Amino acid sequence: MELHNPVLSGFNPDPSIVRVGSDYFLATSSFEYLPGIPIYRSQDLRSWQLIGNVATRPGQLDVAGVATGLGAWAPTLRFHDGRFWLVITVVGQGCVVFTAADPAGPWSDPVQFQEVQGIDPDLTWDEDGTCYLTFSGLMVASGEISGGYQHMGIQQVRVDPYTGEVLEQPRSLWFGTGLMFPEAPHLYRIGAYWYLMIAEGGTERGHCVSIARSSSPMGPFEGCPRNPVLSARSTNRPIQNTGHGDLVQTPQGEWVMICLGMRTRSGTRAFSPMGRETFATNLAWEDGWPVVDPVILSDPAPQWTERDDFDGAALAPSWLGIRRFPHEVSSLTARPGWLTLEGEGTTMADLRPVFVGQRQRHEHVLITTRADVFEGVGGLALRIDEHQFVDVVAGAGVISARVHLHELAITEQVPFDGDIVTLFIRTTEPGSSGMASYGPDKVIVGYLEGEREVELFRFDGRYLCAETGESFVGRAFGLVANEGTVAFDYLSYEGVDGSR
Ligand code: 6LW
Repeated sequence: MELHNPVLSGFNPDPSIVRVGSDYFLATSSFEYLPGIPIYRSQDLRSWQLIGNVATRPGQLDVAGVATGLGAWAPTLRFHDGRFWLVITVVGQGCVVFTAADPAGPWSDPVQFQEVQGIDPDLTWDEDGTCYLTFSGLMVASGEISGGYQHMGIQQVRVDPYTGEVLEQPRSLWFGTGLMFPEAPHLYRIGAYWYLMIAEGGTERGHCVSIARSSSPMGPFEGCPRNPVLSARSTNRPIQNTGHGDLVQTPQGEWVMICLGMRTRSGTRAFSPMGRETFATNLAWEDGWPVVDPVILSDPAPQWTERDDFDGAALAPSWLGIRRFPHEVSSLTARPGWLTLEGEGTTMADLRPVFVGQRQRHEHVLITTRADVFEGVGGLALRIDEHQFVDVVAGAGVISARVHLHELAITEQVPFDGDIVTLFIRTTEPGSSGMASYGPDKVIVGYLEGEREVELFRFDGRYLCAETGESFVGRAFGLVANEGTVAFDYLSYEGVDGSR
């Protein structure tokens, strides 16, 4: 089948896919961002549309105080009994399931599987309607990932998915081939066998997909002699970290695996500004086992441009807040045609900044906004998290650009006595030569004087990447208000991917 990679650009890790009729639906992790757990739709596996999010209201995802990188981890999306089911671990909240008649929403409130201790849950039903919850037995002590974890392999319990009742004690199904972190289990009935597909090796460069089969959904499972069936480890493929797969069959009977991967940049393929994205690859079956093609990076798409003039009644579902919803920190009605943010004395270095943004989806971008800072201080930001970000804000008599890297912060300021300002953040090819200076990109921050870009500073983008951030997400850009009232006339996004 002709595929296009990345399938979903920008941080969209841990993808899960289901086909209903001629429509494919896909869900990914969202961590501390809200709205949470995006749902995408496609009819050809090549072009995808974000149709909504599972968590769109308070009480669905408890991420208000969650540490960076925790929160909504690894959904499984399925269709059964005329409804969509999404089961997920919210670190610190537990293993929960949502249901919906329409995948665009609204989704239900969460039903919790109280006794399930683990991550990456999967739901499967057998012919007589028994529901199996299969998960990675990663015992996360009190919702914190502080090294305090123990691994019990891939485990399973039968459950009532309508009530969250767990009907038995967990049984161990498989530990994989012995690599670290057996996780991301998905259980499928295909032909005469039940297949248990997992990720192992850790979500970094050693990531793999392995598979086993049994005549019963409860095992015992026999591993594929060709495991791992997918991995980019120790290769120079431009897509690394491939793993965390899910399978889908097309209406024509072809099989496709979607998985996470990273578009690594630099001389040693060391840096991924967008973090873990969603990719796809074809597979065929031989002797009852899958033979999976390597994940291939497609030729870059033409330049993408979009602009939000904030003229609508609500923000598009692609807009994100950090640990709270965009509508909690912004208004489209306070000043029609402008998006108004009310600062709270916080900045991007805080856990809950007044920030409304989106995933960076291309390797090279130009992000521009026009802001009225007469009554406040605010502007643009590009972040991995509250420890690693850049921002350029105006107000209170200055334009101030800052790169913040943990304990290190560099600020450039120029006087500014206006009210209306146009700010930009641009990322470009790293340029220069030689491996040492060949990072993923250069990040340039500044403001416009008329059409002229006035650069306040530029720095090596390797410091804003998933690897240097030890981050489960990739870059997000957006609008921020630190103090007072800041109104934004538009946000413009131009993006293009680099050549390989
Ligand atoms: C996800 C798990 C993982 O639940 O990271 O490293 C978690 N592996 O599969 C968050 O992406």
